Amino acid sequence: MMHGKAKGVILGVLMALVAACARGRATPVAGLPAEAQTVIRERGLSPEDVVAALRTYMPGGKYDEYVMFSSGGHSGQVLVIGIPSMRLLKVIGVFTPEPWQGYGFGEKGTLEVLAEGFARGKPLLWGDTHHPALSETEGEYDGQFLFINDKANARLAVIDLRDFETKQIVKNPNAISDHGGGFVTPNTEYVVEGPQYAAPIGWEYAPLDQYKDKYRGLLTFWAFDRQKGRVDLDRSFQIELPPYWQDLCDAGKKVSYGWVFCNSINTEMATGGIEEGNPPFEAGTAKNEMDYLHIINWKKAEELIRAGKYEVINGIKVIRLETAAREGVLFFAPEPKSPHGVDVAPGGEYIVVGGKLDPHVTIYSFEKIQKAIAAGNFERDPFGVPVLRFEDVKEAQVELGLGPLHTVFDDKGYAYTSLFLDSAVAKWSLGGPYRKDGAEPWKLVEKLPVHYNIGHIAAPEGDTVSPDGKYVVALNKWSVDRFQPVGPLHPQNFQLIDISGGKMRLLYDMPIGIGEPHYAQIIKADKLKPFLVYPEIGWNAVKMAKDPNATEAGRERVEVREEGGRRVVEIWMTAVRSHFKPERVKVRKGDHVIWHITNIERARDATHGFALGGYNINLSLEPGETATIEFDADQSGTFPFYCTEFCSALHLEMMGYFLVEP
Ligand code: CUK
Ligand code: CUA
Repeated sequence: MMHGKAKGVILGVLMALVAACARGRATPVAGLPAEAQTVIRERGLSPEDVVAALRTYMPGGKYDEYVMFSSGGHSGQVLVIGIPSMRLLKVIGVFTPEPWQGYGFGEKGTLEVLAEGFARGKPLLWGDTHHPALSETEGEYDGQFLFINDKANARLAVIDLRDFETKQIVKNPNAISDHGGGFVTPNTEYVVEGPQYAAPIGWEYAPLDQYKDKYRGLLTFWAFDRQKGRVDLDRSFQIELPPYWQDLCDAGKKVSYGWVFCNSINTEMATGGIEEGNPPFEAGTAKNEMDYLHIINWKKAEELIRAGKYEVINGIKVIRLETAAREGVLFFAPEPKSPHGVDVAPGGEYIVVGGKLDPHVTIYSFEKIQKAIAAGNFERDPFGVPVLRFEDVKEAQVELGLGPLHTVFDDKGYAYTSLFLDSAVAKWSLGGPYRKDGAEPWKLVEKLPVHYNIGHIAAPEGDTVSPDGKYVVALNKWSVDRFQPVGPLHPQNFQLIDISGGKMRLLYDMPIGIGEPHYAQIIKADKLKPFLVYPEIGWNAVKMAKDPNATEAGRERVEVREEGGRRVVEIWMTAVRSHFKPERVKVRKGDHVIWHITNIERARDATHGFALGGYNINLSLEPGETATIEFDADQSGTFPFYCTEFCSALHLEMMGYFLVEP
C-alpha cells in the first residue's frame, strides 16, 4: 500500500520529469499516461526507482552512449556491455575456446591463435583475465585495440576492435604469473604486463630457501606494432625486480609520461600468504607497516636497451635488477599497509594508492618524486634499489574508510575510490590544479553503499587524460541477496551509479553470470568503428586480409591429390542463404582433409555456421569471411553437416553430407 504522501512525491517527480523532457527533447512528452502510475503502483516502485528506470531504459533501435569492456575473470573471456542500459552485447573468447564465435573449434586460424599461447607445447585452454586495456593515442582511448592479461599463466592477448576478435596471445617466456597488467603507455608504445607472485626467471625450479637469491618479479614492456596489430617481440623488453610481489600498475601520462608505477604487497618476502599459525595480519605478507611503490622510468630503460645493457633470456631482452637500480630505472617509495590499486590522475601529477589494511588513500606527487630523485635523497634496499623518503614524496592522505582499493576520476576534479570492506564508493576531492570550484582539497565528500564488496571501479574514459564523468560502475565481488537465487554459485553484481548530479545515485544492478570480472574500461561508443560485414568476400579474420583460398560463387571445387604417401582432399566451398556448395563431400577413411568455406553474403548479420558432428568442428562464418579447417578423416561414417545460425526460412535445409568410406 502506498501512502498519500508517497503518491504525492511520485506525482511531483513525474511532473518534474515531464517538464524536463519537454525542455530537453525535440519531441516533448505531453503527459504520462495513466498507465504509468498504475505500473508504478503495481510494481511498488519508489520515486528513485522511476528516475533510475528512465535513466537506463534504452528503447529498441537506440544505442548506448558508452561501451564497457570488462574482464571475465577465470572464464578467460571479455564481456562487452552497453552503458547506461547495462545490456550485454558480446562475450569475446580470448583464452578460452568459444563455440558461438567458432573460436577454437576447428577453424585453423583461431586454433593457431590459441596455440600461440600454449606453454612449452602444453595446451592452456583457460585464462584468468583481470585487466582489459584499451589502446591509447596521446593518453586518449582510440578505439582500435583491446589488450588483456591472463594472471594464471602470464599471458597477454590482443583483440582487434574492428571485429572484436582475439588476434594474438603472447606467452611470457620468463614469467609464470602476472597481475599488474595490461596497461598501456599513452601512445600504446608498450602494453605493460605487471608481475605478481615471484618465481625464478625463465620458469625454472628453485627451492623456497633460495627465495631471496633466485626468485624475482618481472615487469614486461610488450612493444606493440599498430600496423600489424601484433606485439613485436624484438622491440619488447623486461625489467627484473626484487621478489616483492608487485601488484597493480599504471602508466604515467602528461607530466609523468615516460614512467610506470606499480605497488607491491610482499616486501616481507614471505612465501605463503599471511602464514598459517600466526595471528592474521601480524605475520607473513602483512607484517611490514610499509611496502614499496615501484617507480619505473621506461624512457630510461629504452636508453639502456639501446646501449646494450641487457641480457637476452629466452629470446627477450632483460634489464637485470642491479642495472635497473644503478642506472636510474627503478626507485621505491614506501606505501602503507597492503597496498592495492595504483591510479594516475588525468594530468599525471598525482599517483593514488589504496591500502587494503589502511583507511586512507595515499597520494604521491610526481614533482616531489622527481625532486627527491634529483637531490639524491634516498637510502638503498637490500637489492640496491633507491628508497625515497615517504614524507618527501607524499602529497596527501585522505581517510575514506575500510579497504580502499581502486580509484577513477571524473571531469570535475573528483576521484572515486572503491572500499572493499566498507562495501562503498567514496567520492573525494583532488587538490592542486584540479581544485577550481573552491571545495576543500583532499577531502572525503560522500560515500555510497554498494552491494557488496566492491573490487574495481570503472568510469567513462576514467583513466585517460580527459575523463567524461557521468557514471561510475562498481564491480562488486558479492551479490548475496540482490538477485533470484540460481544455486550456490552466485552471480557478481555490476552497479551503475550516476555521478552527474551533486550526489551519487544508484541506477542499476546487473548480474554477471559469466566468470568473475575484475577490471573494466569504458569508451565513448562513437570512438568504435567496427566492421558491419567483412570488407570483402574472402576475408581471413585472423590475418585481417583477403584469404588466398577465398572462393567465389561458381568456383567451388574438390581436388584430390597424393602427398607424402597419403591422399589429401581439398575442398573450396561457399555458403549463402540457404545452401552450402558442394553439398556432398566424399572421402576415404585416413584421408587428410583441407576444407575452405567462404560466406559470400554481403548483407549485414547474414552469418552462417558450420557444424560437423563427430569431428568437434564448429565455425562461425560472418558475411565475407573465409575459414579453413584441416583434419584427418579418422573415423568412417555418414556425417551430416549443417548451418548453426538460423539464417532464413530454409535454414534447416542448409546442410549436406560428409561421407567417409571405410
Ligand atoms: S584486481 Cu586482480 S585481484 Cu583489484 Cu585489479 Cu581483482
Ligand atoms: Cu545458414 Cu542457417
